[in-house]
Amino acid sequence: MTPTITAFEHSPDGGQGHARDTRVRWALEEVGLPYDVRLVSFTQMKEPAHRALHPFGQIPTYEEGDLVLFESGAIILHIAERHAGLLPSDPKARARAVTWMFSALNTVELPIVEREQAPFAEGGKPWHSERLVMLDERVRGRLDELAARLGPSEWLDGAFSAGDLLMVTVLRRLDCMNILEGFPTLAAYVARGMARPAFQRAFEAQHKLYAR
Ligand code: GTB
Repeated sequence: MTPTITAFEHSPDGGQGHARDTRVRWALEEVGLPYDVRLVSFTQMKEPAHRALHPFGQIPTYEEGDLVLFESGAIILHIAERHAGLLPSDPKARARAVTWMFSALNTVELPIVEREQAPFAEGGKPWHSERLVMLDERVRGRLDELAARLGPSEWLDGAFSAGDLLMVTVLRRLDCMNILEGFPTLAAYVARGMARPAFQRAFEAQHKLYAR
């Protein structure tokens, strides 16, 4: 059964692949599962029909028959558990890969998103520039720790997994903040992820919709 995901009708980043449908597209490409995409406008996202799929009125959603999922991490875990290519079969290695998925979303993405949103959310406040320094430092601290764990390895724990997929998409959100430049091993890790043919296909699929 071909799943259907939702994505922005108009992506604010003009096709740079930072919206969270790209990570779901990438997972689907990694496991070789064809999928359909339904584009939704910002107005449609907040209407009851879409909220029935996503209580918070966001993208991405995932429909597979009568199964409806939201939350990019849960969608990717669902895909990875049912198709080879994103989680190791050894139970302990699998549990560690799932741990990296949670870590990408809960421990690394949170400070990155907070830093990313700060200029939009509080740019006019008198304390903004001081807070920005603190938020930058918080992100750098996390990146220091992540780089220390990755070391010279290609991926976070053995073979490429859904944990790497999520971590790479999370780190890509630093693109417009010039922070990753100070972390050459993490920049190389992101480049390795983006060089994967499945990422390229996913990126192209969304890019051709939004490129200005
Ligand atoms: N925790 C949820 C998940 O992981 O799926 C978060 C989903 C989410 O934040 N969705 C965003 C959304 O629908 C799109 S991805 N926003 C509309 C709204 O809330 O009304 C976040 C995003 C959007 C745009 C860019 N960009 O243009 O660079 C990057 C990231």
